[in-house]
Amino acid sequence: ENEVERLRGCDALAKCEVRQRDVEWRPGDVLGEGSFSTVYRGTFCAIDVAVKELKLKLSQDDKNYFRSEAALLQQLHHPRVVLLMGVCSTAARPFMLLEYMSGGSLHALLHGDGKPVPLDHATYFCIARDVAQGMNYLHKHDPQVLHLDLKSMNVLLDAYSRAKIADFGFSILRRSRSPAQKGAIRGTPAWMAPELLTKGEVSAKCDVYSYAIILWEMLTSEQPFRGYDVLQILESVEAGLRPPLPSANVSRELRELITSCWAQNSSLRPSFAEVLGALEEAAVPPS
Ligand code: ACK
Repeated sequence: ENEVERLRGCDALAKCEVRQRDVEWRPGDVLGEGSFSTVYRGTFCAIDVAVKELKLKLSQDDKNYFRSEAALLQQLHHPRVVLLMGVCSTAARPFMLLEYMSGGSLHALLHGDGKPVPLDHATYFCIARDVAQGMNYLHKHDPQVLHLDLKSMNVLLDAYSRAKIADFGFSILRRSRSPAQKGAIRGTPAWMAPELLTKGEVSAKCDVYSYAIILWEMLTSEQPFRGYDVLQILESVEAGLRPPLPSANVSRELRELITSCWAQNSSLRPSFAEVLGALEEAAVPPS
């Protein structure tokens, strides 16, 4: 049996099939675009939802990602993971219904209308904790879920700025917990761990690296490796370079947490359970 297992065409999905006539959205109400889907704001039986609709003219692989994302999400129930409310696979363009996150993405919050928006101490640690809790749930899930595309665009915020993890298009399920294994090289380069970028080595520690980049983004409200092309990112990260940490206003605890999460040697990166412990210490406001 293949160690890395993607769920394809899971029959269980039929249980959350919704009727197309119960869902309403206007083509103008676009929340955002992904590579193989468009996300609209809509309603399902008068409840606010996000409608993630498959684009037309996709390869079979892209369609499989969509199905496997829905089949995976259907198994996940955690307050820090975006909830799948239904799927409609019979529509000309299949779609899934996700809980509506009115705060948009963390990326949009940090980079707003082009100007960097700094986070206050409480919001920083609340979002950091939310993401770590969601990731801890995924990594402890049986079978284990590796997200493999964790980035600020895939962290969504509700009306109270509480964060949830979204976009499981690249995620994989692992029944065996070998430390690392070969997988396809895909993801978003600036958030990808060196061993993933260069060798396609997949493990839970790839998500921990991506989390470090998110902690850095929240500190600086900047884009990681801005202006670098994929090759430059790859060469820098492989050489052990990381985005520069600000010299002021970062506690020793937070600096150490970020540095350990993006360690070159993946086995030196902490688990999300350990990250949660370290966050509690780092979150104590400076006296
Ligand atoms: O940064 P955004 O405003 O927040 O743009 C992206 C875009 O769609 C592509 O993923 C938005 N989005 C995705 N899922 C949801 C959701 N469940 N609720 C609200 N917005 C969403 C995301």
